[in-house]
Parts: sequence; C-alpha cells; structure tokens
Amino acid sequence: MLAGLGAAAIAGPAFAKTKSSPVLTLNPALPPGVLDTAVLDSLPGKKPLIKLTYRPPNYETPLWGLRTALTENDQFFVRYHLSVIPEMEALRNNYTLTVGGDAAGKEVSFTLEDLRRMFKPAEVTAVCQCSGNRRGLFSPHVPGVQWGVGAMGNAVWSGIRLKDVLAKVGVKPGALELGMAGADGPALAATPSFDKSLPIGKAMSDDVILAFAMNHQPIPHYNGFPLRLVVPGWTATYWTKHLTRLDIRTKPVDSFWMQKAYRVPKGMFPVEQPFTSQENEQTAPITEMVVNSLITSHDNGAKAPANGFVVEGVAWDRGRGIRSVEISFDGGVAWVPAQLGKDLGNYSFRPFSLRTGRLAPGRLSIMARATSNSGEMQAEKLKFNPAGYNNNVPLSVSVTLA
Ligand SMILES: Nc1nc2c(c(=O)[nH]1)N[C@H]1C(S)=C(S)[C@@H](COP(=O)(O)O)O[C@H]1N2
Ligand SMILES: [Mo]
Repeated sequence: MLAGLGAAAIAGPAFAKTKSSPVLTLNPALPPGVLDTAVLDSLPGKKPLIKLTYRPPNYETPLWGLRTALTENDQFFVRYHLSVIPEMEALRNNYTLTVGGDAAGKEVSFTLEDLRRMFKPAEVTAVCQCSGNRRGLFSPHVPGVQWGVGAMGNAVWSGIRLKDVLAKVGVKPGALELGMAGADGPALAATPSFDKSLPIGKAMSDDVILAFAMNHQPIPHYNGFPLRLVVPGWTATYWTKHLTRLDIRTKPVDSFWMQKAYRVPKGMFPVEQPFTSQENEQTAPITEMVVNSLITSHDNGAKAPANGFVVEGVAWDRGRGIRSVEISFDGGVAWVPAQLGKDLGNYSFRPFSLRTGRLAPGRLSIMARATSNSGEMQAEKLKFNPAGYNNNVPLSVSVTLA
C-alpha cells in the first residue's frame, strides 16, 4: 500500500460503459461462461477493451489493438490481482519510492524528481505479456482469468536503469533477491499483498528499467502510473506497477505470489537464467517468455477477398529476437516463410506479413509459427501446466475467401 495515504484517498476503479464499438469476435475455444459474459467496456482513459473481470480489473486488448508493432496506451491490456487501486490524485501528490532491505547499504526514499534528476535516462522497447495469456484456450480448461490472446502489448518504456538506483543505495555482498511492491492493495486484510521478487543478478542487468513513460507519454493510471518496473523478456508478473518499495535482501521473498502462484513444473520450460533461490523440488517460478506469434490481420471466421490475400501479425520471444515466421494454409503440413517487418529490438514485437496471389475461394485455415534467433520454435503440442502458463501452440484462424 502507498504509505501516508488515508483510506479516503483510495477507491476502486470507476467504469464507463461504451456502446459504440467495433464488433467483438471471441475465440470459440474459450470456456462457455466467458463467451457469454466477456464484453467490450472502457476503463477511464482507455478505449473499449475486453472485460473479463472488473474487481479487480482484468481487461484484454482486442485483436484490432494488436495490429501495430507498438500497442497504443489507451488499448493496452490491464491486469490487477488486488482491487484497491490508488486514484491518480493520490499517486500524483504523495509518491515516493523507498529502497532498503537487509542487504542495502542504507534506506533511501526518492521522489520522482529525485529519480529523474539523479540517474541517467534509459529506454527499451519490450513486450509486456501476462504469464496466463491464452489460458482461456487451454484444453482442458484451468482456473484463473480466462485470457484469450490479448493479455499482452508492446511499448517503448523510458525511465532510468534499476541497477543505477540499487548501486546508489549500495548492494552488500550476500544480496540474493530484490523484493518489489506497489501501491495497490487487497480489499480484505486476509488477501496477500502482491509481493514479488527478482534474482539480484537479473535486477542488476542493464535492460531492467524503472519506467516513467510508455510510448513517450506518462504511464496510464491502469498500467502503473507514475512508475513501473520493466523486466524485458520476463513475463509481466515481475513488472510491478505503482512501484513504491524495493528491498535488497539476503533471503528469498516468501510471499504467496512468489511461492504458491506463478509457478511451473520444474524443467517444463527451459530458461537461460534460472531463478534458483525460488525453486523447490517440483516447481520453479515462471520467468522468461516462450517464443510465440499471433495473426492479427483476421479474426477467426472473417471473410476476405481471394485475390491478393494478405496475412499479417506479430512475433516475440524471451529476448533473442525473431529469426523467422512461417505460415501454413493446410493445418500445419506445409509452411511458407513470411516477410519480417521492421526490427525494433530483440524484446519487441516483430511484425510479419505474407502476401499471396489468387487463392481458391472457400474456407481456409491459416496458422503462423515463429522461430527465435536461438532456434526455439513454438510448441507443436500444448505443454499442459495447472496454472495455464506459456501457451505458445500455433493457433488456427479460419477465413472464408470469396
Ligand atoms: N502493482 C501491481 N503490479 C502488477 C500487477 C498487480 O496486480 N499489481 N500485476 C502484474 C501482472 S501479473 C501483469 S500481467 C502486469 C499487467 O500489466 P498491465 O496491467 O500494465 O497490462 O502487471 C504486473 N504488475
Ligand atoms: Mo500476469
């Protein structure tokens, strides 16, 4: 919770219903309950997103919001675990980031002005993707927010390097993890607060940023105003929003959100940098993203002209960058290389497109599959895990050509 804020300063989100919106197509593989209840709805400052839950707010980006390499701030998805989110006024007037912990040289509280003034600017273009993106497409279905394909976005994040701030405070020998906490909190005292951590080595790497800005504008309220952590290549669970507290620690964080949630069977998803201080016999924290792609040009069930049919989309991975994207028109038997678009850096979405000549009219099933620069390819078969993470099986989009 944000220190120094009375309860009166804290309120849940307000909701504005919107009627005039594009037609929403949901993937028929989502659970029936979700197909019945998911609707377009606007949070303050946002265009209509797909509302999955509203307390706490969990809203995903519709396919049309993912057609550009950079996702617009007002279409960027929103995910919260806890329902008490400080209002903009409170965040604006009363904000400090406190850095301390038993392995810190000292404890220091910084205002936003301090952070801007004391540290060198840094910037990265990176995909922010929820670990549970595409959970709703798991077969069999698993509990949790039933995300379709839009629990992700790509943005330019500007701010300062986390490692510069940690170095300023002092990192003692024996530092093991960096604990992170934000200004949002639970409505009930019994609900565990959203305490997360990173291995100290990851926290001290060049790419991890404390961001003030998203696509060169202040970070929107629901995406972590006024400061959020950006951990390129790692799933968004580590990208703490409304960041208020950092602890350089000699001991692992033993919170619910580290030790019980956000975990995968050990060894199921190989990573480059293991998070050993949080592993146990059976499970490891989910960390690096897996290589994936999304066709954004067509909704499932769309109609398109048979002449000059163009497939477009985006691909991304853990930060090695995308080597190739291939398209299949026959359910995954034959694959044709697509053309890669502009390279915005290894942590970014990489656009792809494939232009065809005249195709036979009728129904067509299109799939895309990406391969990263380290040679990893999307999974052929779902790697089932009970929390519904890292779903990167190529999806099939059905299009009728006329
Ligand atoms: N303070 C805070 N930060 C948070 C969370 C949260 O609940 N509270 N959720 C995390 C998770 S799991 C995700 S997927 C991303 C979502 O980022 P977004 O809402 O900006 O899209 O925020 C991360 N940071
Ligand atoms: Mo997430």
